[in-house]
Amino acid sequence: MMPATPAGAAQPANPHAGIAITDDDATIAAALADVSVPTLLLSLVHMTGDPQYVRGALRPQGLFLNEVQGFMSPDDQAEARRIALDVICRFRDAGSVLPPPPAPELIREMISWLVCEDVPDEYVPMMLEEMELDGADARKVAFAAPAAARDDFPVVVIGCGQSGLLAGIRLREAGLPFTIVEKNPGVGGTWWENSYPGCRVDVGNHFYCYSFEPSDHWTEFFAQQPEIQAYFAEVMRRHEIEPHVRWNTEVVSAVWDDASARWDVTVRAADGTESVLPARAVISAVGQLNRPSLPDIAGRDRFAGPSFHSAQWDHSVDLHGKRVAMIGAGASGFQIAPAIADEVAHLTVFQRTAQWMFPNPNYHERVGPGVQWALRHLPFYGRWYRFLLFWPGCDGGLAAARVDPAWPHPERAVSETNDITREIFTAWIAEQVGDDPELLAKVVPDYPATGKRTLQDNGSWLQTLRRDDVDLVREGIDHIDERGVVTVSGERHDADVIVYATGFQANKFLWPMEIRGRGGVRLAEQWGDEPSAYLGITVPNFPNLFCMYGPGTNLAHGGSLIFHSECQMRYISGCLKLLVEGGRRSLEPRREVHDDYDARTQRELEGLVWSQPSIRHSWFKNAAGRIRVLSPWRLVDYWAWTREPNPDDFVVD
Ligand code: N01
Repeated sequence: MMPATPAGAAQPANPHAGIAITDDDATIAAALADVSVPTLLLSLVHMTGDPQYVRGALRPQGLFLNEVQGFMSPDDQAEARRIALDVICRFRDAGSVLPPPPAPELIREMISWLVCEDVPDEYVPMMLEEMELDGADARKVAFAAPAAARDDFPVVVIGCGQSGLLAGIRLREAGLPFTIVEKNPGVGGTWWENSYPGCRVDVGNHFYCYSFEPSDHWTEFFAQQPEIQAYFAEVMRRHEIEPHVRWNTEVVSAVWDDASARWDVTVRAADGTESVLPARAVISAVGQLNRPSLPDIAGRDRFAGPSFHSAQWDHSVDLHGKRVAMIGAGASGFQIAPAIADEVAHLTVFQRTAQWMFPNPNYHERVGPGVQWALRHLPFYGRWYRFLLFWPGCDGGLAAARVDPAWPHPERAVSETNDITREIFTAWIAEQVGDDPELLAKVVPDYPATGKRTLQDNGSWLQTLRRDDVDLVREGIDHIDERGVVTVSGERHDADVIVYATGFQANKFLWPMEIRGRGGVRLAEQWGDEPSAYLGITVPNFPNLFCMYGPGTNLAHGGSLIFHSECQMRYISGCLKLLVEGGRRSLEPRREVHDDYDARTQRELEGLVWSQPSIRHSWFKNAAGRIRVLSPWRLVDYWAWTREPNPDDFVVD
């Protein structure tokens, strides 16, 4: 849970300036043993106003995602900690009073220093906003409209996962009346539903959290589902959002009425009763990955034992001593297998396609008490730490994903960079597999690296597959019967329980809701198998409908979906501001603006690895092999495009 500021501690004006330090020298020295040394050195600059800490010989030597010591030698780290202890104790003794903030040029220097490369100018404003060194939440949109105008603008938000909760926070700040409709009994969306064993995030949590909420509480660097769900519950409490939420309630339909410029949103409560919520705007925050996909395998219903989908884990089933068949091994299966292998009598994993894995030895590591101490006490430590996690996953991944048409081995890689990535990933797999060519052949993917969702790996997956009581089956499944799974060669795999880790119906946005826009046009019909939205947010014919995590916004190359949601919600807030402050009725994207964006998005996607025909199965692709779920755009571009809406992009009534 998120800790409050300790009782009696003075709350600094800038929430990131740190709580006054009162600990003794030994406590501080112990805390420093855990921390990221490059980040620590930056905090010293804030504490002293002295740039010497980024201009001396002690400096990070390189950058790799989630490697937070910057490859500094143990001796250099020890020396930096010794210097830091002295500076921090003097800072404490002087009352933890900060000098004036570093000048912009020095901040600029610190940015590039931390990540060992010259961060281009265009990224600096985005990163400064993300870090909030000035303590200001720049993504909050202030509304100047009088209360009566705001009161007349009720908004319905569909879903209370990370994006719906964010929408609620921003709507409350804007003073607009709103209702969040959530089909589950609690907050979190995907982090509510996915309670399968081993479920954890794969973006570092000190970045995978709202930019405006503290991050000093995480107990693991990549927290498990209960902790993440608890985080959203706590954020909901802090922002007083719960009174606005209708739990256990599903949106059945939303119908636009042109005459009144309102949506009628029909909702169904848990007891089956339906009611209508009138809304001037609807924000869909339903996510992309919440409608389980069960495979179309003959005989699936004949299985005699319990069976369930990974996102609908049946916790009443005791797996202890059971033979478990797990069908599907993408991101979910990859986490489930290591988590249940000790408990079950035997595990058979049916994997149709091998997955690429990214080496991350710290994936299951706990956050030491020193890190939490630093996050709470050291000025701006947490903000620089956030940047340190963000930067290596920011846009650089697109380079490895871009197709070089001149590259001569398209089955193996899409470019030289992509081929190097393949070699690094393959070496990581081979090192773990050891002398087992049969297993190696099964687990090295046969498509270009990063072509599907790349998984974070600390070795637990392959350790699990190497166990005597675990089998990896790569042969296709012919059918399922009462006793278990039978593959195409006729081999039987008897099981007591079947787990379907077979993913989601990602391409069916807003399904199964009935959304009718202008003139009664059905969204499901307009979209068919090719959903699209301008910036992934607004849709022609559907006035005042805004999507969060809509078509074309999933991130396969980096960033975090929370970052994307913050971009989207700022843009949506800007649209609502245009409507409310301008006294306007409705807004929808101009058809040509939408179509041009869509065409550019599709063109861009075609030049990226995820579209490659050698990738036969991927939830990124629709039935025709086209990609509608992913963003091909640099984060810095998407951030710039969504800072505020351009009124010329819309038909505004
Ligand atoms: O689903 P998936 P997921 N017969 O679609 C197989 C996020 N996520 O739930 O690869 C046999 O990736 C399918 O085979 P193939 C993340 O964005 C994040 O695992 O298509 N097999 C695959 O093995 C992720 O990408 C986290 O050949 C069938 C598996 O089922 C997304 O959710 C954790 C089949 C489905 O894999 C979805 O991940 C979990 C069939 N008919 C999820 N149909 C983290 O943050 C499907 N499969 C760590």
